[in-house]
Amino acid sequence: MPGPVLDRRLLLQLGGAAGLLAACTPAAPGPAPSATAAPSWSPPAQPMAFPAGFVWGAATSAFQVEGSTTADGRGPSIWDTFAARPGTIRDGSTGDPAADHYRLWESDLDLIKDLGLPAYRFSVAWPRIQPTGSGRVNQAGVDFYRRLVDGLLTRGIHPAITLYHWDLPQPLQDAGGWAVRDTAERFGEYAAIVFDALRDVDATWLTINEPKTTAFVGYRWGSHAPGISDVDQAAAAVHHQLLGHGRAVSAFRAGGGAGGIGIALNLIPVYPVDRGADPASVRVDAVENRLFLDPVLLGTYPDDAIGREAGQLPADRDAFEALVQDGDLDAISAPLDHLAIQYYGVTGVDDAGNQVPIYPTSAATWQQVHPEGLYDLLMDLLIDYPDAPPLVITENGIPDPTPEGSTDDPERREFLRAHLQQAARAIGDGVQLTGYYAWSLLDNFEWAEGMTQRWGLVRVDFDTQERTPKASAQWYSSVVRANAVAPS
Ligand code: GCO
Repeated sequence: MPGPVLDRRLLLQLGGAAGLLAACTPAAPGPAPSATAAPSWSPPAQPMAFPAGFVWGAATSAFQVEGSTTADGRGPSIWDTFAARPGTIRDGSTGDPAADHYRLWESDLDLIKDLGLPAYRFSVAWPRIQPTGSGRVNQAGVDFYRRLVDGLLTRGIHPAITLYHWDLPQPLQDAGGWAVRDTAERFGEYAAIVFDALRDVDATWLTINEPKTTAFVGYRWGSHAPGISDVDQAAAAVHHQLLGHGRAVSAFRAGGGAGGIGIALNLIPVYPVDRGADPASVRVDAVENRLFLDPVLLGTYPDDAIGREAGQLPADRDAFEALVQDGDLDAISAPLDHLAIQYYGVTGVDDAGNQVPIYPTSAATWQQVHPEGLYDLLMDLLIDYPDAPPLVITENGIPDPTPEGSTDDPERREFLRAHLQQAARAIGDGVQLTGYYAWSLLDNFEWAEGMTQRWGLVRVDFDTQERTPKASAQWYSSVVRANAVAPS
């Protein structure tokens, strides 16, 4: 890997750093990032074609779109609790009604069909399936996802199903959340329930969405649920989420379900701003990328991620190692059918291991936009993890430039175009990339930003819940139809 740094959402926490990034938009030209020292690439004059069978889709997650947080026996999740706490969400919004998808799911599936998208990624809300996170199954919750999946299948749309997109049942948090090992075991049991209910469905299964964001933003910086600021709990949350992933993979294999399974990792190329920053950027890469990739793909933890040197996660290393029991890494590294990558951008790193803006940001100040970073990332994975399973990009996108948004969104179209070109380029250079899901299908609840950032291909009027495809959605449809991305 070129060398990754702080999680994108860390910037939300580092008030000063976020302000700095905002002030630097677009970033002042700095020293040439080492990984892109080669002359910049230009797309060919002809459309770039994707392989036959390439899977195109758009993504959402349960808490961000569903609303109806108390309907049909759903239990409370950590995001309900967190959002209800004053000052946690920029506009004071909660997960209700969000995009009201729990009630509008049928017309939303029609919309996906109308846009000609062959695949849809959504997540299952654990507290709808097990309201207390363990034990009793809530059949009404199971039935909702059965209807959703059947609705997709009857429309000829492939389901990509995430088991955990951050909405931990609150009772499990009360018992320690991801900082304790039991939560991994509970997750394995929950996964088995969902597999059992949907075992006939040929789906792209994803276990945990972005364990890094939960660990670092939820447990280290406290700006996401559960709102904890404790670096040792953050490190524990890394291991226990990965262990939960391993338990879910094992449940999937034991149940003999159709489809394939993988994990969704948000990865971020980090470019040292100069040679002096090389050592810190290697450590930051360890924290941001290899701390997740190595255990899943190689069955080992990197030895340079945790410690007190510049760029490292400053947790107690002995305490972390004591959490890793015999057999854990075997479970975590069980073979996968696909590895899901979520790519939003890159960051620079200085010699002190700090995140430094080197590219322009989007309206999300953590997002330094650099499409060639996607190519760098995919090629680095090919080189560093030659035995990795096929890759699928399960998130990539950009918010509207203003909170009000507009259905005329040329920025999103050009963002998607540039990233798809880099994806096609990487495929041409040997990367086995099998699919791409834009984030997001709908404008939705953007976590601590509430409803103030609109990431959808489809605009949602949050007063009326009316959906209107943005220009980028129409453009994306044409790419999907052509299975190719044109130069302009
Ligand atoms: C994620 C995210 C999405 C965000 C998106 C924009 O998995 O990172 O799950 O939920 O909305 O990344 O920040």
